[in-house]
Amino acid sequence: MKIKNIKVFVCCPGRNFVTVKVITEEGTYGVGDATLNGRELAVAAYLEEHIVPCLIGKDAHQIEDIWQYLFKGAYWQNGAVSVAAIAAIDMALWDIKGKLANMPVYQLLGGKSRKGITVYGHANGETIEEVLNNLEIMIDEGYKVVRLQCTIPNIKGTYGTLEGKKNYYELQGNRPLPPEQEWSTAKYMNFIPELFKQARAKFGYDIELCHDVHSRLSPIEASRLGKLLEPYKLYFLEDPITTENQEGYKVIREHTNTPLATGEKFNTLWDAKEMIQNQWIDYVRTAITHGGGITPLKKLADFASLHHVRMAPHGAPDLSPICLMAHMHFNLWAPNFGIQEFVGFGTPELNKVFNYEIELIDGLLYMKDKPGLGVDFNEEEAKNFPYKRSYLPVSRLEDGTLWNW
Ligand code: KDG
Ligand code: MG
Repeated sequence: MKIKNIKVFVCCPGRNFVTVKVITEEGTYGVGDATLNGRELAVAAYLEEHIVPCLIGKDAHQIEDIWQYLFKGAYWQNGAVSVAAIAAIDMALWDIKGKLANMPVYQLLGGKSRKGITVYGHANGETIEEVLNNLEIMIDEGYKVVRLQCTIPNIKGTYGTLEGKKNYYELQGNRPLPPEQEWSTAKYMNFIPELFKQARAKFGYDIELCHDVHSRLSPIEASRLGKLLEPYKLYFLEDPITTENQEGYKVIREHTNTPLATGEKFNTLWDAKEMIQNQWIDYVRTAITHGGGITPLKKLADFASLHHVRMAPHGAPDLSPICLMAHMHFNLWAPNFGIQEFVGFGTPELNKVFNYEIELIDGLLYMKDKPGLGVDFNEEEAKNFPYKRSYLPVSRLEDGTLWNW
């Protein structure tokens, strides 16, 4: 089953996506997501210039060996650009294997461990009132877990809010240069507990709530926030700090029993090693696209399960539906699956380019059983949505110091 051709596509049906199609000599093909928000063309070039030439003629069945060849064999190994590229090839090869076996990919991983995928959606807003109105809508739609993000008063731009835009696609799809946002730890810390206090006062404790700090705090500030939020019993607090120093999570862990989640930027198993084996975190959030594919994520899940850490894959709108579908299979299998982030059913433009079928019933996401990953990429439609350069924002303190976004 030799690889005959690999095509790389960059398109922007609302926001940019990098997609690969691996085609075998017999004509079976598989698709993969290589999107790296704001650095899409770097990944496309890595694929076209450095990966594709090495894979033509290789056996598409040798998924593990191809993964090792692209990762270990490159000498430079990790790094977000190369790992996203490797991930897309890996996903496409699993898709091919599933199609050839005439089985959904979850069957090849070991079969179903559950009937559906618990998801958390996003309720955000410019004011607490608006967030709570959106939360009510999501509870009515059946969500059992919801992430709350609210604009922080008196600073310019807050992560996780739409800044007056209709949806994430409109927000992320057209930023030809990085916009600047402000950050104030004091204003944030003084405000955010009130959001959760009001949410609990209005909706009680049956709905699970979580929150993404987006790596803005120091370990001791994060510890304080975790303690302040303890009365509101969060499902998890995500990315309270950056993770270059894994032991930062030890500090937070020693101060608060608020559950902790991190990992959406990890691209190797070792990025999370100490925090998992020491049980400093509760959920690891690595996505199949940014973690190198299904092959290494399976290892990560097994390693995490030894330490009571559960999987909670990143599901932002900059991961394409191919990644979402790969997560569906992975999550159906992973015995230590916790929750999947889910930002909804996309836009009409997005769904012209990516064909997939999912359904949300009572807070659980389901898909139809199809061979492979069950998602297709429409090359012709993609041509109608050419790439547009677009950046993530950068963040500065009120005095102008550059901060983590
Ligand atoms: O590209 C960056 C986004 O994926 C990220 O900001 C989203 O933190 C995020 C989340 O939890 O969805
Ligand atoms: Mg996040």
